[in-house]
Amino acid sequence: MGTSAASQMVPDVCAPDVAAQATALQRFRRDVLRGLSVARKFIPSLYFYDARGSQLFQRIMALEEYYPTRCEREILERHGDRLVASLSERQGTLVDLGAGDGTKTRLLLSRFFHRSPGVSYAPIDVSPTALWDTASRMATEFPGLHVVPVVGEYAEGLRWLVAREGSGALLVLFLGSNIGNLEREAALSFLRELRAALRPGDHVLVGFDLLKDRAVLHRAYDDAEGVTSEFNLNLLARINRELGADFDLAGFAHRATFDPLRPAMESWLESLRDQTVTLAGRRLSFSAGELVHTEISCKYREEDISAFARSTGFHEVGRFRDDRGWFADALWRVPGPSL
Ligand code: AVJ
Repeated sequence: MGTSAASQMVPDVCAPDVAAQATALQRFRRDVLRGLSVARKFIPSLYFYDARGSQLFQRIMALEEYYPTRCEREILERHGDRLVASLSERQGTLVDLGAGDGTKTRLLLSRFFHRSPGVSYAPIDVSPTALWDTASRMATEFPGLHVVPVVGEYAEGLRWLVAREGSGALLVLFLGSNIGNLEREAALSFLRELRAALRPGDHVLVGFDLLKDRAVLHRAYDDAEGVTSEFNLNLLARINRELGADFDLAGFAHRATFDPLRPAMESWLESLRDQTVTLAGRRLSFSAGELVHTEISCKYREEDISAFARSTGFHEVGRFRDDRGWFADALWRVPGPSL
């Protein structure tokens, strides 16, 4: 832990009140029970990111097979200057939805900060530990940067956007193809809500993982070292830790499949035998071969990206790709005269 700028953030980031924690735990229990009580069992993917899951995701991002992170880093390194130059001069705040460890954001923030040292940085993430690390690292690296961390889901992020004070346009980052965790309809309604929370002259930069060779996709979601498997199984470990369940992790295995219709990669936990698990006084049965859905990671065609912008009210001002054309960052503007 570091500078005085960073330690001022301790009350915000590290001491969420006890009531809020209890509510979060109740929501976790309710969501898990609900997802495991239906015919096609599922666990919402936002629960991947406890402290352990965030660490595992960092290891995934460093994997040879997990190309999206490297592709997007290449994009921001190569085209960052052009990207920042195409924004209006009054860009005041960089909002980072699902900031994670912020390594990609740094590439843009440094360019912003050097152009106008008065900028603010608002990382929003469900993982308090990842958020704290990111917020304090940025505050240390860019002295004088105004850092406003927000712990929460995207919905909290949107509420924060609506209630924001002060002038200066926003650049909202939604990187890493995080949007891919939402089914098409959910992604569209999220983008519409985001659009409604913004003002003319604000911009968003959305990362889209492009459709590509299946073998490449498979390797990215089922790596040789088994880190993705551990990441997926950590959901059950977290349920054991926080909700007192008795999942036997050896009784489940990570599966990654490709659905060409959506198109998307999907992650599942397969029950390796008939078994019963106790969770919050309830007995849950799993049959051998039964699949629990844990994640969807949509893959996009170039024309999907244009259609997304069009049908959510954004105007596309730029699209940046890596050399192989595996990933795209789309820069969209909220149309209308900025005040
Ligand atoms: C962080 C949601 C973009 O879907 O590619 C990585 C998460 N899951 N490996 C993705 C993830 C398995 C990742 N996102």
